[in-house]
Amino acid sequence: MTDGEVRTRWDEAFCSAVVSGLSRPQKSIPCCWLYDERGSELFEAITRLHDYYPTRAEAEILWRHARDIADFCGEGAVLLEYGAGAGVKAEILIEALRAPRVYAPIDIEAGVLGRTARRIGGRFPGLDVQPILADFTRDFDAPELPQGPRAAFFPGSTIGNLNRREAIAFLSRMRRHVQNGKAVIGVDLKKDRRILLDAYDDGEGVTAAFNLNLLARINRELDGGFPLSRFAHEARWNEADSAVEMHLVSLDSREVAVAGRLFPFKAGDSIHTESSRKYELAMFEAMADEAGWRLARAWRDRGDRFAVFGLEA
Ligand code: AVJ
Repeated sequence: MTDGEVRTRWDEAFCSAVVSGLSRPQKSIPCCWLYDERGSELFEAITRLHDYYPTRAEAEILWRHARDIADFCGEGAVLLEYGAGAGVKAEILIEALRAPRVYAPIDIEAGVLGRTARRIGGRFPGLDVQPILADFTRDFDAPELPQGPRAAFFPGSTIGNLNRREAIAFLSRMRRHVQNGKAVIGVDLKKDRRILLDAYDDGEGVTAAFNLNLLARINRELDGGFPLSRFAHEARWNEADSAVEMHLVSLDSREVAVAGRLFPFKAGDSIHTESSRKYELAMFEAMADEAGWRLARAWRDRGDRFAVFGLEA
């Protein structure tokens, strides 16, 4: 496939995700579409916000327990990172792994993946970097990798974006990829609702801009007619799913054109754009168990807000 053909397919996938999502009784668009170039920039800004604690809490755990986590992964481990992005968190672990052998970042963005592979490879000269271009939300086979005990790394509480069924499928696939090795997974914990909602509706309005950027993207790429000032960002707690949800709420009753079709909104109707599940240890353990893992370790930050779980087959 040429770059042009890849682009077209991607645009078509965006279009059909939006059109089918807006056709449902509870309108909903998968959260992966929040991350265009602007969306990724805004998410980076979110990770530096006072109200958004998960990134800092997880970094604290990785720094404080790096040696212990590295020991858990095993000496000379082959580290696979799912959705590596810039690979900033893996760097902490690689530094702590005594005999780093192989780092296999997995990402869907070829440009990002190449830059990360080059940067990490340059920083750790003895390390064998084996980038894997794949969409980790779908089933894929791990390519041939050098021998050694394998460990999967999935930080950032990204697992929170998956529902229970998807998370179990993901964890099972991960177990297959590491050939019954280890997994290290960052998970945001269930806590006071006010703290959770503030993290997804920050005082500076960056999360609101991040969410509303999806409508700007639809307007630009799918010839949409969303009036951005007439939709409001909202963070909601869903107790049944134990999740913070992001919504875009229509302030008026109106019809919005997208890709040549009309979608009706009543005032107060929303588009659900993301769920971030928040776990208790027992909830996560039961889920990991169903996927064939045993919860072996739990590292937490001093504020008890976030956990990094160590799983073994
Ligand atoms: C990167 C998907 C884990 O759900 O906390 C941050 C994304 N959304 N603020 C999360 C996000 C709104 C983030 N994840």
